[in-house]
Amino acid sequence: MAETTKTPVIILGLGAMGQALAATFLKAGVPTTVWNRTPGKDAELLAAGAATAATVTEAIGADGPIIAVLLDHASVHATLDPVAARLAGRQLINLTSTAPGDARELAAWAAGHDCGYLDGGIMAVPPMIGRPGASILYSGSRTVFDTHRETLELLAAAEYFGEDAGFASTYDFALLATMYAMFGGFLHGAAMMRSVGVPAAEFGRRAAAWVGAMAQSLPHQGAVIDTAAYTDRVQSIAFHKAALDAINRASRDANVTLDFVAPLKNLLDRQVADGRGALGFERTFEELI
Ligand code: FVH
Repeated sequence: MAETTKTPVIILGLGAMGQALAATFLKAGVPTTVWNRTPGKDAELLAAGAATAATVTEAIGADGPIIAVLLDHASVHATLDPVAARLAGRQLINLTSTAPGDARELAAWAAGHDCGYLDGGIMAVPPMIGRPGASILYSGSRTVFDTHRETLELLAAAEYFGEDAGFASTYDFALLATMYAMFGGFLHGAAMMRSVGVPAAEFGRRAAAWVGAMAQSLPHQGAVIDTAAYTDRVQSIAFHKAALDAINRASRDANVTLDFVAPLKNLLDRQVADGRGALGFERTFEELI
């Protein structure tokens, strides 16, 4: 039998994402040890060749980086605090979604136990893992990233953003905030369209094309924000305030609440009241910081 030269990995957490990561590693021939708090989630992985550990201590007794893919910051501590003394000289790659401050806290905690720490923000849902389009944003220990880059690339395109362990998480949640604004807007629009009998799926097809076209303007908007060139405007705050006022009226006519659109309308109203209506829409950024 040919001997494997692939670096082994340990995966702590077999939720939907942990299972997808482990399955992808196994498919690529990476020796994979798995552990989950609740037993019984490893059947398919065992069949695919995973080694299963009954305890965290047993899991981290295996070789390779320790990849945590747990629910949240608290669950990472709940899992690793009891074995902290065994982490000296090891490398922890935390793919659990944690806020930037929590990622920095974990990096300091790991350093206090002489353990390398790399934080990762997964920009993919489980079926995307190992496929084109998936990416994971990393920050924290460059040594950990450089050592395991080839292994991590098996999961998703791997991009490193420097030693600040909280950077990748900030990027992750900034992208998620953008995504949720889009999802929320879609729900609002779908509710409006129900009032005139259009199914949400049909609206979804049209909205996807519209949002895709509008998204093309984001890099330009970003450049305006970076240079604060708010007087060099394409469309003014006053123009967009009128649009939001009209959306409010249209929503009321459709018997849809204003819960989703109200925050943006408030931001625009406030700037017009402050005498900034002639500036470009992107100036709204300044109201957020
Ligand atoms: N799934 C997704 O689409 C997103 C994509 C972007 C990144 N997220 C983040 O990945 C982390 C894990 O997500 P997940 O989808 O695997 O989540 P679940 O299926 O809910 O599994 C959660 C696992 O965490 C274990 N767990 C929870 N609490 C504890 C604890 N106190 N101690 C130890 N383990 C804990 C749970 O174990 P069990 O309930 O089966 O015993 C699961 O293994 C997450 O941060 C996403 O935000 C995924």
